[in-house]
Amino acid sequence: MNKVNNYLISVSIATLSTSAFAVESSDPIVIPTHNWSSQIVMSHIVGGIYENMGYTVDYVSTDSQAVYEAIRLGDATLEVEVWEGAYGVAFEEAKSKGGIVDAGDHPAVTREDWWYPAYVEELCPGLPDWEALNACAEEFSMPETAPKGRFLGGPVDWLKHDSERIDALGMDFVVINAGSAAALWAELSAAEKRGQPIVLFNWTPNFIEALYPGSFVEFPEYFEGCKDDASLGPNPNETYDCGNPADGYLKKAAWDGMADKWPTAYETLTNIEFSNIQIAEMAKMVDIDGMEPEEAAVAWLEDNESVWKPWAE
Ligand code: TMO
Repeated sequence: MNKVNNYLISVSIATLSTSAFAVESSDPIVIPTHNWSSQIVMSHIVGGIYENMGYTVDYVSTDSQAVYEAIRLGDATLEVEVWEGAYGVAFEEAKSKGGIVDAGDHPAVTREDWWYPAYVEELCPGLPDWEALNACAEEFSMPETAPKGRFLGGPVDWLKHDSERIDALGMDFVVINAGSAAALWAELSAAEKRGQPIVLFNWTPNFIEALYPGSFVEFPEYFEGCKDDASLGPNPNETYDCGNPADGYLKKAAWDGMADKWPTAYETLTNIEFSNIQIAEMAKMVDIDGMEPEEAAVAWLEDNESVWKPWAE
């Protein structure tokens, strides 16, 4: 983003300011941003709320798995989007070591998994069942995976363990990771234009559902222990013999020192609640409407004072 835009955004946030509250510490609240749009927009919405209250905010672009360790050590202050499918394991591990706390759930229900656009159903009868997908794996092959099918995964710091799942379920697929969210959507769009079979990582809430009909692959249903107890599930010798939760959580998390250092900001974080529709809208502003995430956050704050002001009181 250029300087003029930055300037305009600072002015807009300043004009929103009405707060006469004295902050408990003027040290920056460090908000980590990642590589998908809703998270970047939401981070700037939360940061904008804090700036409106008088706090200082810094944004740092951070690996979305390593962030839980960074928060636990106090290097980052909070996380606005803890998705159960991709980050449940990293979050729980950090929590068990101490230093990071669960700051409550958004009402949004999430799902992150293998997904295909609707036209793939005709090429592969029996979908969305995973065994039906596996029976026509070769339809999805690429020069680098043939004769196996390609599963187009997201960037490597998102959902881990797709290869373990492929092994645990004995599937004829190979994971190829896309370098960015934009690369995933570019491949989806190109495949759709040619009517070519594609199975890729997707999630909800997201803007994609407004553009492409499609479905998640139904793997053996997620169960407690699937990711850490090999003896459970259809394969008694392997972990990851299940899909991701179809009704996953979306949490907020914070450094455990936040509540002492910035108590009102921590209270605000626990009050913040976003729905599926609000999160899909944040992604849409950037991925369809072409706004910068910072601009989208300012627009959202201006249009939704009645939503966020009560969180800050
Ligand atoms: C973490 N993500 C929403 C991209 O699955």
